Amino acid sequence: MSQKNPSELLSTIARLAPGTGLRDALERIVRGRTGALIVLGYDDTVERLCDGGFVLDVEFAPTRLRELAKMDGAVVLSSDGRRIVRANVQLVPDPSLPTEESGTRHRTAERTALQTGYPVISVSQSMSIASVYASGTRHVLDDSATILSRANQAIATLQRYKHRLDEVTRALAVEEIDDFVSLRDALLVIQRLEMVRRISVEIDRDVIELGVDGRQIALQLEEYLGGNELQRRMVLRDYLSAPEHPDEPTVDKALAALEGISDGALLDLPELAHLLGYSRSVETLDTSVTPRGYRFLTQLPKVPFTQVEQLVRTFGNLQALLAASPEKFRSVEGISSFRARMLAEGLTRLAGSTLEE
Ligand code: 3AT
Ligand code: 3AT
Ligand code: MN
Repeated sequence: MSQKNPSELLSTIARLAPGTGLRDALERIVRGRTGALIVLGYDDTVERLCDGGFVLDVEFAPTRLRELAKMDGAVVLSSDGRRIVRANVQLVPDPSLPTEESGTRHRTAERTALQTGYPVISVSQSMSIASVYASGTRHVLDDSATILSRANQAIATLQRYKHRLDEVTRALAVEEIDDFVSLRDALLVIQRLEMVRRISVEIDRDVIELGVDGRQIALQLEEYLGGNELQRRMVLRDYLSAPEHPDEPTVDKALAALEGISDGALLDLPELAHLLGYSRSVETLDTSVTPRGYRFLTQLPKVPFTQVEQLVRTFGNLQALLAASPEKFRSVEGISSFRARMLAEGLTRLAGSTLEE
């Protein structure tokens, strides 16, 4: 039966992306203007819907599929997509299954997908459009130029968001060193990190759909997104109101809550304050807060996270870390004198370069 699972739809879209044999076949069929009906899987349920036609069981090849699609009826591929198992078959899906389509080909495609759980492709002869019915929805396979122009617009938005994120992040870092952080400024960083993540998810979908045509977009996405998840985790660790030392499950939960709120709520800072465990009133935004120091410490090269955690637990907050001498660091269990000097110098240097920028 059908599943409404977006990642499953995405994996189907990936199977049909430019660069794949299936996409090659579909492009040939669209150019040839013959239309097609293709079931992407074969089992007993599919077999029961097949009437007539002939049994093939030959290796899949784009040109073979294209030739077979010239005939009436449907082509059925094996579930792994490697073989063509049937051609010229009439599909007889349960007519009581709902369908929004009008033509017999598209009605059949939608119902067959619902009944078998396998994706079904229909290529409309009259409209030269290829669609896939999967996971309870219909997805039109756009050409790369269309998706690329959409993706490039999203990249431009991502660039703007990232620029703004860098601004608020730098401002927060300066306030953290000066020990002068308002909750508002911490929330702004969290908000901007999440906005960057959201637009990235959209672009990522386009990258999957673009297949080999999406490499350039993927590189740009990587460049702007790099480290976003780590940053979100660390800011949450720094500013979650309770417990005193948020553990991994606590951070996971806060992260999931952040990803789950609506776009509108994301713009509402009191709502974000509430999400971090503070009171929802506007006045809280101006209260001063102290970072624990996670975000700062993870910027130091080669400090394993277990040590970051130990340092925060020992010193309590960023100010104490910034003020600590090498001797103080050495008194922490497991910290060598070499590592202690590295930490003290690293923190001083990082604080200095942050204030200089
Ligand atoms: P031709 O000789 O090509 O006209 P055919 O038996 O090869 O007939 P097709 O599969 O090419 O038939 O279908 C042609 C059209 O007939 C497509 C569709 O509009 C209509 N059609 C076929 N089967 C049905 C059906 N069960 N209910 C309604 N319309 C149908
Ligand atoms: P187009 O947009 O015209 O391509 P349609 O939904 O209007 O699609 P038609 O009724 O014109 O569909 O039928 C076109 C062909 O689709 C005819 C036949 O080769 C195939 N087809 C339609 N229904 C079935 C079915 N139940 N099983 C196998 N093939 C089918
Ligand atoms: Mn038609």
